[in-house]
Amino acid sequence: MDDFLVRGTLAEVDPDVAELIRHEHARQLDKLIMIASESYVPAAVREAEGSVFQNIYAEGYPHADLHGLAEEQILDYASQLAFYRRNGDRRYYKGVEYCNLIEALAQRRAAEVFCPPGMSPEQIFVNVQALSGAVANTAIYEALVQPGDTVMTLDLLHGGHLSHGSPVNVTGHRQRIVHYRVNEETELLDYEEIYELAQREKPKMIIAGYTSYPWAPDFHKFRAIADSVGAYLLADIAHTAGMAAAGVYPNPVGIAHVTSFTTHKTMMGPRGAVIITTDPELAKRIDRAVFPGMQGGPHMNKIAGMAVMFKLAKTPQFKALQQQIAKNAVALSDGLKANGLRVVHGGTNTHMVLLDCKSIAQHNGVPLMGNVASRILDLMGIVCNRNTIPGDKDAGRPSALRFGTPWVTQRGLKEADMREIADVIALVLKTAKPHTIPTKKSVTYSARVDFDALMEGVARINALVAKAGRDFELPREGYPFVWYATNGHRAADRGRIEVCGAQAAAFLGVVLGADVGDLSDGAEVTVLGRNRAPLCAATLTRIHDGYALDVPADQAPRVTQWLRALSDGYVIFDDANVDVHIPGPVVVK
Ligand code: DSN
Repeated sequence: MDDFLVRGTLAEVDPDVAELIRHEHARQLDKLIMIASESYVPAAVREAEGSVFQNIYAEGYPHADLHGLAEEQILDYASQLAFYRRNGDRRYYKGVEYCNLIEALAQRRAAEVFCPPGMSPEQIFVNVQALSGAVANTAIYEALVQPGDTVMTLDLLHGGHLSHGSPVNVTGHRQRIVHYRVNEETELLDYEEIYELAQREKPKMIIAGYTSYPWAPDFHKFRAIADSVGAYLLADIAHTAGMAAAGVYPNPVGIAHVTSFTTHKTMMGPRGAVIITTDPELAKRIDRAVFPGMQGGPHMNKIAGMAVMFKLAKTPQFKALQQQIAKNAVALSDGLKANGLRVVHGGTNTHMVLLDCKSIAQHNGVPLMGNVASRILDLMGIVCNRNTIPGDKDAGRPSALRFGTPWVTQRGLKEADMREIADVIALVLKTAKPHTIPTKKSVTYSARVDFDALMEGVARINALVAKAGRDFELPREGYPFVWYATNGHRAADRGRIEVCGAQAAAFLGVVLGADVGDLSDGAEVTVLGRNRAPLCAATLTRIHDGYALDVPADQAPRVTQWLRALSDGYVIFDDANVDVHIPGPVVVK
């Protein structure tokens, strides 16, 4: 039959996209991902997300009669379909009989996971349609407060979120935002200060829950403060929902008026968000604010993924994982402290650790800053993000790093491994010599580190990566998994290193200390090391897109790494002139 259905696997239909996905997958498995807001979503969840539920429009909500049903009742197809045929449903589109069941299943499982002692899942109202945490929070503002009302949230620079009323976010535009801050000395939430601020400012809503504050808030204290001024309490547990589900972090459901969370962080599910309340009237307002207030059709494939995620969240393995995530974060924090580094807010009882980079290294009065530190760790194989901390004045110039332990814990790493990660971070960042680079308007902060320390860091992180679990093996050939990897050098008399790209001649001009334009093929040259000391003898040959350096085979791996590191720009070439410009980038093969 002639049709226009596109059959075939991704590799057959679009090998380029398939290849790009393999590269991304390799990156995720060949580095240690320590982004606190990320996790490795199980294949079963991704399978549900890639399912034919993707094809469906289902504006509206499941029939109200599905609320409060147990799983077996929701999945009693004969009864549910008979009900649907006779009564229809609340949605605008037909063809949603299975959408209703998958959404009701996700809601029921969420209600069971977050049901506090003394309540039953029927008393929990769950919206699973918000497409992201920011959308969920914006809908909650719509449902709970009026334009011009005061909303009280933690300052973004101290650990709050964009959707907690940042001036650059829509949530900062319609309400009057008042920020509480951490105590200057302890760097901890100070409930007396928060109480006093609430008395003065009379907020209509208070938000507790954070993106870069590593301690669990006391939701009971927050509720008491909210009650004292007649405010709603919103618990935003976007980061910590998985830990709350597992009892490793306080569950605010039943304490806060409304709880929101994203489903792709410690929950390890699809990218999306959930809003929970125990108040049926608020539930109606929230549902209306999400749809039709903020969105049209829900992403039913993600809701299918959420149903799987909530099933996993009920397992003992999930609980054990969340417990280990918390233990690993404490071990990382203790390890950094043991190396003399300053852990911001004094430690952690969540999945997250903040490291003050300013305290690690200074050079000529220039401090190490978060952005360059995160770039250096990425080169080494640890992926994290720059982050503001108390004392920072500008969200664009953060002085800290934020680490999270969900992903590395999923891959089986434990406390001793966290100590090793802390030791390697300290080893490398302590060698940093920060410097500034002038820009049109001011300067950017950069830094260079010791090459040998960086390579030792690369080797030690590679060892942890080799130990860490992978969900499947990827073909190794052709993937530049580790940027400084030099495998492929076989025993030979000479090792050939190719330096290619538009900047190759200028790069070699500095690295060889000679103008390559003046050299003929076969010229004897010297690759310069730190402080321009001779590192290795080589012969130079022009090739079609650059130059080849033939060096003794046993020295080729190290020279390759050195040239790559110089091209990347974060290793010290000249101690007397740390910020010496080395042209690049070049491709070193
Ligand atoms: N951007 C997320 C985070 O990294 O914390 C929050 O939305």
